[in-house]
Amino acid sequence: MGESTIGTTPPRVMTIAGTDSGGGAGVAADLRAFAACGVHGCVAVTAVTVQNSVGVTGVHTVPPETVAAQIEAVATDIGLDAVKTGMLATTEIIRAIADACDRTGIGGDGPTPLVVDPVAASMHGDPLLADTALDAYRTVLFPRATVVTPNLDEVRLLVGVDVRDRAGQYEVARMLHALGPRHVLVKGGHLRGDTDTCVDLYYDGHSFTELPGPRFTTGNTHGGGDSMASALASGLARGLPVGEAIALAKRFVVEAVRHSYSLGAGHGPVSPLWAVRPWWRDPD
Ligand code: PXL
Repeated sequence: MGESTIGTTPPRVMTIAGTDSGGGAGVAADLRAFAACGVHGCVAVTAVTVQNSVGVTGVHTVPPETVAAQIEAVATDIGLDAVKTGMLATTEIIRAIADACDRTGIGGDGPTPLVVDPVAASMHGDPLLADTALDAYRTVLFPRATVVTPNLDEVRLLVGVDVRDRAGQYEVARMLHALGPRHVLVKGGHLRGDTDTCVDLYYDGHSFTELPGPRFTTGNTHGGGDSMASALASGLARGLPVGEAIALAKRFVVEAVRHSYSLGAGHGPVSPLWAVRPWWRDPD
């Protein structure tokens, strides 16, 4: 007789995002974060990017109906406890995702929380979103989002404000909330005035919470935003209140940046490998 298995089904989380052949960002970062956060990761691929540590040289988008079909195939069989979005590429893909989410209870008033990380460009400034698709974020996806997690470059594109200080962070949090998401996290990583700290700002429509963390001197932050949004979705999938899931995600990304490493000639990735027990060193 064979041995019995002892697995317990963990929370199920889906990333709707693009691939990065260098393994630093996008789907690869999301799945690593999911594993480190103890959840089962599912995937709806929106685009394939040709990419390494120095930049993106090609983008091949997936047909919108195939993106929607991936979401529906998983939601109707495996089930989903939370969903996060990353690179969505085009208006047509965003619309197809919104329709699939409506059909499967993801985001809006549905049972499955939706984290929208409005990815617009790579660290090198390579576009990952059509300019014309910003409006679809504002009018189609944000109203359905449980939480949105823009960085300050994305904020500038979405609401047209160049944030230079903490007061500006508060101002845009209110502006983003007015677009419809239930909760807003304005990440402060690109705020140059903060030299030793990185303060993210959480707004739930009533009160603000500042989340301070250390600022690391490194260019190896590829995939940092993706990893944080994935950790946040993982916390929501466990049933944590949004504020607690955000605090946990902040802890996660601080450690992931602390343990980031160099790769290739350009920007290396943040790393959740610090959370992996080195079982291969254990005796059999
Ligand atoms: O980190 C944002 C991001 C998301 N998704 C893909 C990316 C990047 C950044 O390069 O390539 C596929």
